[in-house]
Amino acid sequence: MSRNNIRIAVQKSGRLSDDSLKLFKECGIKFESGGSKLRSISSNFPIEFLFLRDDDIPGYVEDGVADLGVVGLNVLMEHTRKVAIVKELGFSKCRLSLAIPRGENYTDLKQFEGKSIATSYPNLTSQFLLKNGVKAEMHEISGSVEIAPSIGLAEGICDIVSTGGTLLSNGLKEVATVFQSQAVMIANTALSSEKQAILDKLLFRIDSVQRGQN
Ligand code: PRT
Ligand code: ZN
Repeated sequence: MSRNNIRIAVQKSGRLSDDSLKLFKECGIKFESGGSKLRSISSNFPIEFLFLRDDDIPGYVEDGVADLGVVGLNVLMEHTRKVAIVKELGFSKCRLSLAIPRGENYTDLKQFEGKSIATSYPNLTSQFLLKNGVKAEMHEISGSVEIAPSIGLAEGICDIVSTGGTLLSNGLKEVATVFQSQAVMIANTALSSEKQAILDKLLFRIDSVQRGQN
């Protein structure tokens, strides 16, 4: 079914949502958000918002259920997705890092050879280690990764770090950065010319907002 607006998937609630909504509001786009509403159509721009879990956003954009999405580069890159990155948004900056118990010495990445690493990002982590000639065992867990070494689940972890406070309070130290991340806007790779024109207009407004911030 064709639509004469563009549909964008944004995180419903979490570390991406406030800045995502703020960006679109600064672009002069009026829409309702918050509460239990999972869809919202703008009253002054041809755009419809879907409010979703961030993990689902790349798949929705790849399938064309949404035309655009805002997601962390870390979530996007963990799985192979056929979508286009159309804009780096500059917020939700963080890094994916390897960490080990604070009391252990760290020399170099070779130290991870044959070790078990708890992570929600097994693909990014193992690819990074393999590129550095290291083969480690990935132990995939979906949350509270920082607890893993202290309960004997793994020898090290690879997790998202922002301030580093969570690592510190769990007796861990960051030893290597695997990946630098920020929020990005992604697009379906087969947008109609009408939708592409709306996206161009949106990107023009985002550029103006970003220029105003620099
Ligand atoms: O519910 P939903 O599935 O939509 O959200 P989520 O819980 O999976 O994700 P959310 O909202 O926590 O994060 C969304 C995105 O924000 C991530 O995919 C990253 O791109 C980005 N981001 C930025 C972060 C952080 N900063 C961050 N600090 N994601 C997670 N963290 C975690 C970190 O791992 C640690 O456990 O926050 C904790 C505090 O970090 P420190 O280093 O400041 O202590
Ligand atoms: Zn998530």
